[in-house]
Amino acid sequence: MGVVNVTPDSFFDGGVNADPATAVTAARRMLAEGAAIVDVGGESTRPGSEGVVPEEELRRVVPVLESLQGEVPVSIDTAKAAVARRALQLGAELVNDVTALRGDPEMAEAVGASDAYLCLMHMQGEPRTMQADPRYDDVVSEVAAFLEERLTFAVGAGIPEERICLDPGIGFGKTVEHNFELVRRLPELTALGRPVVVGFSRKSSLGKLLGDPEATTGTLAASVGAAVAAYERGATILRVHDVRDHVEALLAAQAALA
Ligand code: HH2
Repeated sequence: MGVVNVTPDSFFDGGVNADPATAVTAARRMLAEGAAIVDVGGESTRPGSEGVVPEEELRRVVPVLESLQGEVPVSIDTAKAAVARRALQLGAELVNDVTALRGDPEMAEAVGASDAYLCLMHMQGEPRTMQADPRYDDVVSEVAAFLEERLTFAVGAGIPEERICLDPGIGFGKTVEHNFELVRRLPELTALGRPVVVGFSRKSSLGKLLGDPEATTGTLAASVGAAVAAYERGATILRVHDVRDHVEALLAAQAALA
């Protein structure tokens, strides 16, 4: 899954793809490089972010979705039902909701009324404050219990289970150690019976691991290392900013591990 943030302030590609034409070019390039789907987002959820109103999110993503329609398989990264509905009209195949249907009471209905796939992600707290002091007794069992509960909720709301994937939410209310423990013990999440998405790409835990306590991003090499490890532990979808490098690394890992 390639990432295209049509935002001024995303933690890694903020501003780079804020212009719709640039975002469309980036999405096409990611498809050519081997992405199966491109995740288009119009709101940053980086630590400390405040969020944007639906009108602004729509203004950012709609021109991009219109251009990609019928050409590039698209996922819409949104927690807002109005944005999801419009994206689904414009051909989006997956709704990637970082709030796991907790952000907008109409989101479950919006997804259920379509035949779209849904990604349910774990987050402790909210983006504005989530990195203040994240705490768990056992991060993996708590994330697994949360995802199982959200899966049950989504199915109860009419979204077929076979259309749902789960995501531990790397960096969303988690310390460096929590993030790596989630990948190390990923089989406890795949045991829930649904495909697991991992988005470690460029996240600050990678920069912190390499010795910079103030890092806000991570290197490409560290991102690829984390993605290959997640793949080896059972991740099905890797959400990444650098598609070509990840596709090459994952093809080699697949050949070696198959
Ligand atoms: N991470 C981000 C955004 N959406 N969705 C899923 N399912 N999993 C993730 O790990 C995930 C996500 C944050 O990364 P990015 O979109 O690059 O940054 P920003 O939120 O600053 O736009």
